[in-house]
Amino acid sequence: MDVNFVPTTCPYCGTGCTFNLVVKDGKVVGSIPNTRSPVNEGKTCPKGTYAYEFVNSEERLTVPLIKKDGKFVEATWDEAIALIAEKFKSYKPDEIACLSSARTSNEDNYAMMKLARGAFKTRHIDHCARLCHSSTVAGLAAVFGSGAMTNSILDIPEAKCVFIIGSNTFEQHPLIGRRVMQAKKNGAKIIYADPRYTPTAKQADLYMQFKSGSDVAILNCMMHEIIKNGWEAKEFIENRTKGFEDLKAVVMKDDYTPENVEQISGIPADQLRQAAEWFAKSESSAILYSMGITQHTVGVDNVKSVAHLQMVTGNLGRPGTGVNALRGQNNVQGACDMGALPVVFTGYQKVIDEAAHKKFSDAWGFPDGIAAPENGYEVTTMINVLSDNPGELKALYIMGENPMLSDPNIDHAKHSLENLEFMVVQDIFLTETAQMADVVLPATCYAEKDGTQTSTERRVQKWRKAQDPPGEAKLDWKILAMVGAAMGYADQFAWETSEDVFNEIAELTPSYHGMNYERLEKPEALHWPCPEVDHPGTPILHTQKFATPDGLGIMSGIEWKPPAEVPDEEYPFVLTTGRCIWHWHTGTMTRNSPTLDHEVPTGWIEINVDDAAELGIEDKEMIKAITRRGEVEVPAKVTKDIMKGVMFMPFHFAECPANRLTNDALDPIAKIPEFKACAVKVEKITEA
Ligand SMILES: Nc1nc2c(c(=O)[nH]1)N[C@H]1C(S)=C(S)[C@@H](COP(=O)(O)OP(=O)(O)OC[C@H]3O[C@@H](n4cnc5c(=O)[nH]c(N)nc54)[C@H](O)[C@@H]3O)O[C@H]1N2
Ligand SMILES: Nc1nc2c(c(=O)[nH]1)N[C@H]1C(S)=C(S)[C@@H](COP(=O)(O)OP(=O)(O)OC[C@H]3O[C@@H](n4cnc5c(=O)[nH]c(N)nc54)[C@H](O)[C@@H]3O)O[C@H]1N2
Ligand code: SF4
Ligand SMILES: [Mo]
Repeated sequence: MDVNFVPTTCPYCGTGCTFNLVVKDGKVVGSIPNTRSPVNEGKTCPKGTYAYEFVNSEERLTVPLIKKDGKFVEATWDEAIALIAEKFKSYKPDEIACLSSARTSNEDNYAMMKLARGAFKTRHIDHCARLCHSSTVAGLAAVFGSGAMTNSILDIPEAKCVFIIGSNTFEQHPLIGRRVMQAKKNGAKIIYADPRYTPTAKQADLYMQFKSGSDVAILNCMMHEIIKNGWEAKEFIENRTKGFEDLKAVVMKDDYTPENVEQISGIPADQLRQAAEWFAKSESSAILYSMGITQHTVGVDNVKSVAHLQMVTGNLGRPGTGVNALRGQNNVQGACDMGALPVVFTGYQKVIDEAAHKKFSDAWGFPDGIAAPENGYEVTTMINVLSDNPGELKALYIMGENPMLSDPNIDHAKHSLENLEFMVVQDIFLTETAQMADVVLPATCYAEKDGTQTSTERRVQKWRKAQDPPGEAKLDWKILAMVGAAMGYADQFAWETSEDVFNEIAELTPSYHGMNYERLEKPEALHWPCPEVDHPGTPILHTQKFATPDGLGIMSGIEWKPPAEVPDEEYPFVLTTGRCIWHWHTGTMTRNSPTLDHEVPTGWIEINVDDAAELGIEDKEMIKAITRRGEVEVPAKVTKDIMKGVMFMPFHFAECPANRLTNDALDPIAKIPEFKACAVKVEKITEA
C-alpha cells in the first residue's frame, strides 16, 4: 500500500485553511489539518474535514457531453471543442457572455478572462462575486480607493472590541470565528447584530436582534451616539479623512436617535447605546461583516456606513481594527483580482483606461485585437438582458457556477437561460444549470490540480495535485486554452503548466508582481500587494494613507432606506436567506459528501414561535412559502431564535429552493440582488 500526504488549501470558504490530503494508492481518501498553517494551526471545520469526500464521488463528470435531440450523449474532447469553437466563431463579440468561477484557481480565472476578452473579444465577463461582495468592492473603492479586507485574520485576536454585523462567522467562516474567541479570551467585548440567534450570537457579550434591512439606521445610530458623546477620533478624522461634516449632518438627525432606531430595527435603545459606547471606547475595534450587509438594494450604502463607523472611530490601519469584509468563496478574492469582472483586467486595471487596455492588448498579442475598452454586463444584467431583450446575448460560457439555484428569482433566471442559443457549462458535477447546457465539459477539482487561490485576507496560497482526475476530466485552464487554440489563437494559450499561467499573471499584475510559485511554497505564503520579488507582502492595508488620489478616506451622509419589497397585508413577513455550517451553496459538493449530507439532508424555513402559534404551524410541518415570484413546499423549523416577523431559509436545497422566492431587485451601483429581504407569506398545506 502506498500512502502519501499532499498539502493543499481548502476548496470551500475564503478563510484559506490548509490541510494535507491523504492519498492511498493514488486516490484521495482523507484530510489532515495542517499544523504549519498560520491561518488554521492544525484545525479545520466540518467542511474542510470532509472536503475529500466528494472528490471521488460516482456523480463526478468524466467525459464531455453534447446535447442531441434534447438528450446528452458522450463525446470526445475533439468533438466538443470543435463544436464550441465553431459556435463561438459564429457570434458577434457582444452576443457572447462568460461566467468565471470563484471556486477555481487564479490560473483558471485568468485563462477565462483572457479567453473572453482576447479570443471571444467580448466585454461581458463576470462571476458570482456579483451576488456576494460586489457592494464591498464598490463601497470600499468609493471610500478607501480599494475594495478588499483591510486587515488580516491573525490580528483579530488583538482587537479589544469585535463588532460582527451580517456575518454568521462561526458557521460560515469557522476558523475566523476561532480568532474571535481568542479576542474574547484576551478580554475583547463581542457585539453581534443579526436577525437570528445563531451560533455566533451565543458567543456575544451583547447580542442585538433586529429586522432585516435596517443596517444603515443601526450604524447611523451608533455614529450618532458616538458623536453626541464626543467619542469620535478627532485627530484621525482631521488628518486622514474628508466629508465628516456631511456625515454628521445626516447621522445627527433625530431620525437616528436610539429611540427612533429602536422603532425601525427592533433593537432596544439601551442596547444601541451600549454598543456605541463599547465600540468607541475600546482602544482597537474591528468590524467583521459579510452577506447580511452586502446583499441588499442598499448594499453599497451599508458597506460605506460600516467604513464610516471605522473612520469616525479611527479604527483603521492598526492591528485589531479594520473593515473586515469576510469574502465567501475560497477564491472569490482571486477571481476579482484576476479581472473576471466586467470593468477590470487583473489587479483592478480598468478596461476603460487606455493605457491598461493597450498594456494587455500588446502583451497578449492577439493579431486581431481584444475586446473594446468598454465595460461589460454584470451577471445580473446578463440575466435581465436575456429576458427583456431576447437575441441581444446569444451564447454563454459558464465555468463553475450554478445560477439555476444560486440566482435570485430562479424562475426568471431559467426563462432567461432558455433564451440562449448556445450554452457551455464546465463543471465537476452535472448541476441544475449544466442540465440546461448544449455542451458540458468535465473539469478537475482542487485535489487534482496545481494552482493558487487568494483568501479573504489577500493571502495567495497553493493547491497541489494529489490524484489524477476522474475519466477524461481536464484542468479548467487547459480546457479554456484548448478552446482558445481552436478559435485560432494557439500562440496566446500556449502555457504548459499552471506555473506558466501564474508567471504571466505576475508579469501583468502589479499587486502580484513579486510572487512566484517558489515564494508561495512557504506555509505562510504571501499577502498582496507584493510588488517585487524581495517585498514581504502586505498583511494590513491603509496604515499611512488610503488608496484614494489624495490619500484621504471619504465620508458622506447616508440616509436609511427600507428594502425594495416590504411586508404588507398580503405578504406579512420578511424572508431572509443564507447558509448553514454543513452545506455549501447549491450543494453540488457537500450533498455529494456523505458525512455532510447525512447531517442535514434537506432544507427548512425558520419561523418564530409566536408567529407559528398565530398561524397554527407546528415544528417540522410541511408548509408552503409564497412570494410574488413563486412558491416552495418546505418543512417549518419553529424556533425562538429568529426575530418575530422574520423568516429564514437556507438556499442549498434543490427540492425546496429559496431562490424561487427571493427578489431580484438590485443595488443600483453594485447590481447585487436583495437576497436578504423580501416579503413572504406561509400557508398550511391542505389536503385536496
Ligand atoms: N458553511 C458554509 N460556509 C460558507 C458558505 C456556505 O455556503 N456554507 N458560503 C461562503 C460564501 S460565498 C459567503 S459569501 C459567506 C457568507 O457568510 P455569511 O454572510 O456569514 O452567511 P449568510 O448566512 O449568507 O448571512 C449571514 C447572516 O446575515 C443575517 N442577516 C439576514 N438579514 C440581514 C440583514 O438585513 N442585515 C444583517 N446585518 N444581517 C442579516 C442572517 O441571519 C445570517 O446569519 O459564507 C461563506 N462560507
Ligand atoms: N438566496 C440566496 N442566494 C444566494 C446567496 C444567499 O445568501 N441567498 N448567496 C450568493 C452568494 S454570496 C454566492 S457566492 C453565490 C454562489 O453561487 P454559485 O457559485 O453558483 O454556487 P456554487 O454552488 O458554489 O457553484 C459553484 C459550482 O462550481 C463547481 N465547481 C467546484 N469546483 C470546481 C472546479 O474546480 N472547476 C469547475 N469548473 N467547477 C467547479 C461546483 O460543482 C458548482 O456547480 O450564491 C448566491 N446566492
Ligand atoms: S473555515 Fe473555511 S477554509 Fe477553513 S476548513 Fe472551514 S471551510 Fe475550509
Ligand atoms: Mo459568496
